[in-house]
Amino acid sequence: MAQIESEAIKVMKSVRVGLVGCGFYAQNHLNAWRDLAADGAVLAAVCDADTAKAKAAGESFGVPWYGDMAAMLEAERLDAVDIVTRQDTHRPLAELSISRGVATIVQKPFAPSWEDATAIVRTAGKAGVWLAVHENFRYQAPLRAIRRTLDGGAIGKPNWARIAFRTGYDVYATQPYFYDEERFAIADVGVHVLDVARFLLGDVVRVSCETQRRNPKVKGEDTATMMLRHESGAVSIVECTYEARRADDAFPETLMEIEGSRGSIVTAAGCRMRLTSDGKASDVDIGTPLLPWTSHPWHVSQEGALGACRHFLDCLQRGVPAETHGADNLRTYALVDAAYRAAAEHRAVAPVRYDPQG
Ligand code: 89Y
Repeated sequence: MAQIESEAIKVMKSVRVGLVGCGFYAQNHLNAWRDLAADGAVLAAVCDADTAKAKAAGESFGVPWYGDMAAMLEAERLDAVDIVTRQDTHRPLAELSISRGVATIVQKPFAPSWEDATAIVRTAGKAGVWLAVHENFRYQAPLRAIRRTLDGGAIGKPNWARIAFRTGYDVYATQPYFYDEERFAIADVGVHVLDVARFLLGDVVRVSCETQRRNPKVKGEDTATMMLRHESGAVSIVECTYEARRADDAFPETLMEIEGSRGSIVTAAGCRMRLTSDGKASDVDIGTPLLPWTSHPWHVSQEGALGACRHFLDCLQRGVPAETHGADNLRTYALVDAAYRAAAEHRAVAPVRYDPQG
């Protein structure tokens, strides 16, 4: 009975969300919040410093729009803000919403530097404000299916993995700022793959890394090959590149091979998983059907954004931290920094640990 009552309360509890930054990827967040209306999400307002973008989003989603976040916070009663701007704006925007006591979701990458990312976490901690990072790969349906397979014990204890995001898809068409990023592939997409490695194999004690700039038009690295030793003893190779020229381009899927004491998981483009357990192999479809607002090839990523928003809504309604809460995401962020240092210094590097008192 108690369970039924708390479920009923959960369904009733609405969460009013203001979205900040109405650019390319924010369209997925907007659609996700709209899809979650039946679960209690209320997309209450949007804002963007580019008022044409704010107006377009406000009109297409039928909500008030603003040219800056302070004005939106002043005029609207919000339970949460979803910050989907470029990373250089995250710290001031997050500090503003936290200062108003509003739950804050920050798009990945969390911030341009460790100092900024830890400052946001510390400010939220001191103010007692709920904070999450929209680190969405781990919320993608195929990755949840792999996690469930590991939890079910079918491959035993995982002890080796290769986790790879390899594509030649023209990401520059929709994200032209990639050309100018000093820290590019690891900071942009490697961060997701490193988070997936943590999600599937646990925390990491050291990182080795080689970077390459294979496309002469970009400033930063477009390829990274990393090796992680996990606390569990498992070893993983974590790869990301925007320069893979392959007929079967899997964009934006993360493909992997995980070996364990009883079997293995090997995935292939098209959300296919080949599971071997105690010598018996089976093929499993770990994908999901298109949503009215998703399309190939982006579907897997779009559906992951919906999965992340659904999880945040549920946690806000239950008053519990998100899986990718601020301090958790610092553990992923520390892997990004460790990878860059490892590449620059040609040695394995232990990730820095966040000290809440520091
Ligand atoms: O920016 C990247 C991300 O976060 O996921 C996919 C992407 O948009 C391009 O690789």
